[in-house]
Amino acid sequence: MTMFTGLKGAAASRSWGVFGSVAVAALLAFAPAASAQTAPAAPAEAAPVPTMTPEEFAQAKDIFFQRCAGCHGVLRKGATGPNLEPARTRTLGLEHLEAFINFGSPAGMPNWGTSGELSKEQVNLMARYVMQDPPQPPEWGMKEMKASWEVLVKPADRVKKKESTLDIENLFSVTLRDAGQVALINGSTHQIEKIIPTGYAVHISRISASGRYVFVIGRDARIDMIDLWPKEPTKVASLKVGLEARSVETSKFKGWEDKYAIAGTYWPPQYVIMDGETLEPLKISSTRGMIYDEQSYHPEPRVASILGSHYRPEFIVNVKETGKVMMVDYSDLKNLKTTEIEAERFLHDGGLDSSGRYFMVAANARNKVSVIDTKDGKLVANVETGATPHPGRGANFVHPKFGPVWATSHLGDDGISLIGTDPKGHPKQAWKVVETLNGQGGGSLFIKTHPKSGNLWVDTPLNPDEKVSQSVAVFDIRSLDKGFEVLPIAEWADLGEGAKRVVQPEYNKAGDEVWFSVWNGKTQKSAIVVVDDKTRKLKTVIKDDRLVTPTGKFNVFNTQHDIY
Ligand code: DHE
Repeated sequence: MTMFTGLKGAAASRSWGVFGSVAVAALLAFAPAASAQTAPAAPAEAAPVPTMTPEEFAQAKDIFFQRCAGCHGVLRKGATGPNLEPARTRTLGLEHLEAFINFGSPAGMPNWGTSGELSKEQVNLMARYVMQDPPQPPEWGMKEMKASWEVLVKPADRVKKKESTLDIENLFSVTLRDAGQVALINGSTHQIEKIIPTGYAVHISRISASGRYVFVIGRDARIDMIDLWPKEPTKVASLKVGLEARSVETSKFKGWEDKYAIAGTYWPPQYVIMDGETLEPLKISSTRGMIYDEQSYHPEPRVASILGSHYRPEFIVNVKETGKVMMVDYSDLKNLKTTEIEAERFLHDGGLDSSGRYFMVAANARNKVSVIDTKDGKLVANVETGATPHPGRGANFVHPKFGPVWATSHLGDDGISLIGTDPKGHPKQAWKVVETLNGQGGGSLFIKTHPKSGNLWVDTPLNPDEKVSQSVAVFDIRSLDKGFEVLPIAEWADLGEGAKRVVQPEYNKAGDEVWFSVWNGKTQKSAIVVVDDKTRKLKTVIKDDRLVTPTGKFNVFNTQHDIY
């Protein structure tokens, strides 16, 4: 396997800080079909523990947290990467570990040394570090959260009705990953309306049920809340919910719109329910506990995707390492009721089916998609897919033969799994892979369509072949057997040098345009390419020096209404 080790630079070092621009490597570390947990052959006897100075230890701790913890876990228990606790690493020995860190492995470990990401000294440092006992990062409870909490514009001082002249439903909140900002881009004029500073290595945006507020979360677990109603979009509150996070969501059930927000953290392993207007932290719940199948204790079960149910006053919280989906009933925070569903381990990203009732979530390192019935609060099925399904929120459409399906592409192979989602109308097909399409190659992260479109778009930003990572495949939903057309998105952007990965298709509100990020290095030029969905021709390229490392794009209307 050709290893790709990600964009260089910009990994800002902080004490118990967060990832820099190395997420690509982290993603790749669970890319292959082969089990990422496979351990290399090791010498039989435990090696002596090498010494480290306190300065070396501190430096290694930061590097580990930034580059390794995403896959191996902060406590090194192993998740999508293997266990790196001393009992194992001391048996592997220093030389073996150095070679592994330097050259990587076909099972997905990035080649940190030979790629130049880590120097020879740092490779040695990290090999010595993983032979020491893992240090425990600090906890982050109510005291720390409250100290970080800021209400910049109090609810009483906010506008009472929409004063903005923008078509806010067609705004896009665009992640400017390595700038720690979002760009609010006008969906009609394709102009940047405002750049707003956010958390470090900012990750995703979600929209409140009313469409008024945008919630943005950074990898440093900082949430910024943006009000779209004033004349100009304005940040109104901010809160740091932990040390490392990926997900944020808001209450969407009828009668509870905009009432609460929720965020999950990778560290500490917990989630917090906040006031939906101010971000005041109200209730923190730990996810530490037993792994669903072997029922052994896990000290670091991280919160992956979170979704606000449309069927009940519940948040659907997906816990990675324990393989549990927690249905958290927010109607009574004092007497919090949680339904704990046994799903599958290593839950990651997912989205709703077209009816809004079933939540489809990838258990990526288990090559499965778990289907959760959000109405009855039950696991419906664990569907076997290809290698490492990675749907984003997935894509819903009506298959010409098999009826309604939800689709996911794969990080680990070129397959695209179409899963039947209509148990009433198409019971034979329900919760089965009814067809596997073949795309351009592995390394896909996101797939997208729109109810008004006949196209299914599949990106491949992590494919090692530049031609594939810089283009996108598009299928005609009405004749899937015809295969796909390839559009050279990065070439259209005409940016000059760089990796220029084409990532995350996102529709505008009308469903007649689809936007792609051309994701380059921090000091290189990036862009957003807008394609006419009907003709599949280039409509415009949004180029601006302020567009630094654009990745995710979140159209207000589509995100608010779970349209994908
Ligand atoms: Fe993401 C969604 C975790 C790296 C872009 N990413 C998610 C979700 C999780 C997650 C749990 C689902 C959130 C939800 O729905 O509530 N992402 C992680 C990681 O742990 C990982 C693998 C490693 C890391 O170090 O963070 C990682 N993610 C990346 C990237 O490198 C990407 C490609 C670029 C970037 O901006 O960081 C990236 N992730 C995204 C995007 C979404 C996402 C664009 C939302 C997709 C959507 O359509 O909703």
